[in-house]
Amino acid sequence: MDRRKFIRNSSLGSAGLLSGSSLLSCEGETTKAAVAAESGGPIAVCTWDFANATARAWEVLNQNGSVLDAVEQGVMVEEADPENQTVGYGGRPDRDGVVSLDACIMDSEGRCGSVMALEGIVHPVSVARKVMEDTPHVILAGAGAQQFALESGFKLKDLLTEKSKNQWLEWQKTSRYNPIINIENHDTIGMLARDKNGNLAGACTTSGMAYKMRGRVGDSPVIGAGLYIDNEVGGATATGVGEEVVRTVGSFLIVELMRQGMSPQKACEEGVARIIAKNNGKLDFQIGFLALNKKGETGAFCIHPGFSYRKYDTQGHRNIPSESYLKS
Ligand code: SD4
Repeated sequence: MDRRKFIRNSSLGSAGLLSGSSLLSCEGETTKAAVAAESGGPIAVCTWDFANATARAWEVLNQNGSVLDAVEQGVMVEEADPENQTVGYGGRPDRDGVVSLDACIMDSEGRCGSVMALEGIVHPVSVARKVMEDTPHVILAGAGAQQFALESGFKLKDLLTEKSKNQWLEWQKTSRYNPIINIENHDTIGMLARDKNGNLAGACTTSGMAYKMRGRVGDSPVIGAGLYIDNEVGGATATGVGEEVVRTVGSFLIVELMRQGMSPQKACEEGVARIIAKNNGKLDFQIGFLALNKKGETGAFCIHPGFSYRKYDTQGHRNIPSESYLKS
């Protein structure tokens, strides 16, 4: 399949191509999760609409690259893109004007690596992979993560682009401390993939919440929160307000729900429901989950401020966060 055809075919609803939902759905809008799949064959799926990232993963899978290479190289596309202001180079800085990155990666053997609050390195996901492969540890943070990256041959780069710098300066003029998740552009990338043998891997990478406190780490590099892979069951990844995902250990929860027999779609909806319940139904944040099971079925669900789960329910679109659940 050539690249153009793949991109066309990766759009939603292509007959026979996808074996599951590929939507991150929000009330009043549907946002594509970029997907590359062939029935029964390899599949790569990521949060939001990063078709170039899944295209890269797809290329790797079809050139007999490993599923781990596929997710790493897939998300690297977004890390290198200065226009994506929530990942890698060009990411929005913290409130002190410093771009600090979080990323993790997990393979089909259950091995994992993570970097937190890493500065000055364009590809944190690759540093996370090195942590996994070249150290006895799972997580390196801050200055230590950067030192390890430099010792491993990564080069320092100023990640603050003029565009992100100017927006930060503008924010400083008016704002009290009020970090934001980029709701309009949905930029954090979590990717899940399965190779033709059914082996799974995942990666997640972000610059986190814009204008966050210095040192703040979200869910994205936290194994089990922003990403989880269990090769017997499936994988899940998250986007949105990391604090909410961390306190539900969201991606691990979704994989465990799939283990108990839920479809990826149902599991994502249930994961969101747990978060809504923990907030007593108050919905002033964005959360999205994406899941892939061992069979290659996908599911995704998100909410955002203004989302009305009651209206959504009565319209019969999806049977999620119900009042009865919230009361129980
Ligand atoms: C975080 N979950 O750091 C990330 C942010 C995100 O779209 O997903 N933004 O909390």
